[in-house]
Amino acid sequence: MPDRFNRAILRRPGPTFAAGLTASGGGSPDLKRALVQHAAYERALEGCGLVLTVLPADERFPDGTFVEDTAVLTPRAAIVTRPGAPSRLGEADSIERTLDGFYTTVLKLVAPATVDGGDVCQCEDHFLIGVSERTSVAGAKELAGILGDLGYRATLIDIRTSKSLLHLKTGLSYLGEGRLVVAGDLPEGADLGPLERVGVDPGEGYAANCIRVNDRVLVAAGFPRFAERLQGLGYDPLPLEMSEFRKMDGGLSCLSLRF
Ligand code: CIR
Repeated sequence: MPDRFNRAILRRPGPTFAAGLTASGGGSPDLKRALVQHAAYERALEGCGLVLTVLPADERFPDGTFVEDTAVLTPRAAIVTRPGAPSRLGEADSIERTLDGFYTTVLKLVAPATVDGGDVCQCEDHFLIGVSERTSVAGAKELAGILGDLGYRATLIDIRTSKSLLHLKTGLSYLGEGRLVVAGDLPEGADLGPLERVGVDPGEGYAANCIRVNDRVLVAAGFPRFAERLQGLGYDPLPLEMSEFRKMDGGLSCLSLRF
């Protein structure tokens, strides 16, 4: 059983949302629709029992709604990252101040190492850390060292050869119960340890970024085969519309920091 969550930090998309980084080719997002989808996401987390801290949008940071990239949260400490895209580095400041209000131990990555939280997948006491265009080798190693000091294990997974994955968790999620959702575009031979793999059908790759939140699994709407597979395994999927965040290369996990 994964850690139970009590709280989450989020930030609503702001007026500059459409100016964020994207390679999706999905067109420009509609802010109004994004806000409706974000509101549904907030309600879903509340429905899972979480108390939310919703930060105000900051128009200096178009990608600021993807708060997951700015920190790695564990029950033993919070680690503030240094996001790998220069336009996103400053997002971590307000997250650090927010985390100071909740954690006694808030650690920080040291320059020039970079890590995006989207590259970090916690599987109980074992962390998978993606080395990507955003998370440098130095960043992944520094984070692994910090996690090691906290008593966790960490394994680095190089995803730089996979063109379709922005982050490790674009193609991978930990469901709990020793099960890992894995999309086909993860590099072959990636050392994922002894976890049971739950596959995602070709054409449903976006669904691989799902999040287990207490008794539910939040999944992107529109991927029926994946939702059925989860049900078959005894999970209770909660589908959410994600179209506007997908246009900006974002998924369900990116929109919150859960702890
Ligand atoms: C970016 O490229 O940084 C944002 N447009 C999307 C970040 C998505 N974050 C995530 O997958 N953890």
